Amino acid sequence: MLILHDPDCLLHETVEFIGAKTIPAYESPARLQAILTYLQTIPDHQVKHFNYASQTQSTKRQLLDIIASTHETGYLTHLQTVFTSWRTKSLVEDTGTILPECFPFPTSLHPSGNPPKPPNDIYARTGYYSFDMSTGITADTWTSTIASANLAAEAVRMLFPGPPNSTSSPAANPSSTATPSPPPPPLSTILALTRPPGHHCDGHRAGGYCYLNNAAIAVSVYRSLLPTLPTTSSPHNAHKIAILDLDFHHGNGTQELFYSDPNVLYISIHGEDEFPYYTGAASETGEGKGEGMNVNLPLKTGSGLEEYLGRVREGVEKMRGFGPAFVVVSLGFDTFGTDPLGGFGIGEGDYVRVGREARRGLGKGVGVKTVVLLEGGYVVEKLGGNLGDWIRGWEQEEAAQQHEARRGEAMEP
Ligand code: OKP
Ligand code: ZN
Repeated sequence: MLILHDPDCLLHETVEFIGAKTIPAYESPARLQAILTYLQTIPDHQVKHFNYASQTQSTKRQLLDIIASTHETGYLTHLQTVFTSWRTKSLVEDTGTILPECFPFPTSLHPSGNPPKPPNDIYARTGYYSFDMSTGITADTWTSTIASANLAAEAVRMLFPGPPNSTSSPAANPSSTATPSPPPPPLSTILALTRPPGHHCDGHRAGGYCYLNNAAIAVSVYRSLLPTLPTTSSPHNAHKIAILDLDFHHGNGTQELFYSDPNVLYISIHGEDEFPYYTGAASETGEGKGEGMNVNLPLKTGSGLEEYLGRVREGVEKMRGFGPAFVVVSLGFDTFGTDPLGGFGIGEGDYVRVGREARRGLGKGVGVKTVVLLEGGYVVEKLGGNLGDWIRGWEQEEAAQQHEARRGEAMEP
């Protein structure tokens, strides 16, 4: 599987509260480092490096424009400027973390809890743009966050390179007058090592270690590419998108961003009554034209592997019925049995089955393309192995399905 990485994703390093203590956050650079180290030990990997920071201004701008379609302008400005503002006023040290002070709260006048405008107070603004206290902002937070989002965007661009003669396509062959060489086999799955993660961010608030919603950004990039897709390979269902969220926690941000979208099916399997506590009930099914397009499958913490796999099967069957042309998997490994922030009865070696089950749901649709985005997973020593197992399971099943599909075609009269 092609895997995308940006070294800047290793920079962001923050603190959080556990009970009454301040500790280095569980969501740490060591997580990504462990994955990279593990990937060097297995034969079948290809890690492609990107660096958002060294792109041209106009390339950088393109991504910011895409992000602005799902994220509030004031929020984006806050993320980019708050550390420098505090630093200039000596309110935080170089290595310090900015945490929220006061959150918006419901009143009779504003029952939603959202006051009409962002507060002017420099302390208050962080609370306005957050929903928890685990999502601090440091000098490097924006650098890592935008690098992470860029990986999600690049993954989509690489999956959908556009027609071979397109000049905007990075895969285009410049010497097209020469003997045409056979096009490279199209990629069907790409994994982006997105850190920080994204599924808790709803477009105007940071929370649960998330600052930008990478899944939503992937969807926006896909939609921006739709007109460029070759019509021959463009299926009738090109506008249908599914997001399968396999992180232990409910992706409240992703749910929120697509809650009334009839073309995005969101499916989440997550711990019941767990963080972020106020979302994730099975009764949350979408609204308006998006009614029925939000599927929450909560499961008791500590539930066994078979029960978990049953939920995955249920989720992906819904997805197959919908028939998406593009799938985003929000992949977390905090479903691992001993995870400090999660845990279903999943042990070492079990992720092969999880990956297989997830891919099986897509069925024989060889045209379906998937971007896999990293979300949580906090047992650092097992993160590489678990990810490697998941990839193996996914690829085994993908190969089996594609083989089946080709046999099916060959047998047609
Ligand atoms: C993010 B993801 C201690 C509690 C930690 C935040 C959990 C975030 C999970 N401060 N609460 O979905 O893996
Ligand atoms: Zn999680």
